[in-house]
Amino acid sequence: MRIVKQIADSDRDKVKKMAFKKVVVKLHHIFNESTGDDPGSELEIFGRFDAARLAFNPDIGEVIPLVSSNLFDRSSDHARDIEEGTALIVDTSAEFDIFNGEFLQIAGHLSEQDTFGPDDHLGSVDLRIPFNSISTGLVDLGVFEESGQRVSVKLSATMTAQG
Ligand SMILES: [Ca+2]
Ligand SMILES: [Ca+2]
Repeated sequence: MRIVKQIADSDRDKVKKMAFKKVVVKLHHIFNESTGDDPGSELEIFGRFDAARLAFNPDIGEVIPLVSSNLFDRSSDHARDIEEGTALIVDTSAEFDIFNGEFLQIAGHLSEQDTFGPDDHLGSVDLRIPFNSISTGLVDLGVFEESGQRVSVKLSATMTAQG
């Protein structure tokens, strides 16, 4: 009995030493800053955003996603119209427990749908925030832009617990 208890205690110590942060990632909205040279006053926006917990896997020598959650996913056929100066409210979120040495990844891409020619790729992002840099605040994803068609994405991280 005593041996079993000692093992349990040492496991608990190990867990205690392994620092973690509980973080909620929220995609608030996609904002049309400028319709640019696109016909009409709206942009037809589609694309995808995902958040993930990444960890280094020594067996394959690469950083791989352990948990992934989709925040936005629209195909070209289901593009959303966003009037210039207004936002498409998304309000999706995902919660992760990230451990010391791991990364929080925000990855995605946005395009603008056209019927008169090929769609416009507005940009893509692959942000890997190291454990030590994870904090509460807005995550700057830059602007997504092509020939004056410009949208910004409001995305935040909120640390709800750490240990
Ligand atoms: Ca348009
Ligand atoms: Ca268009």
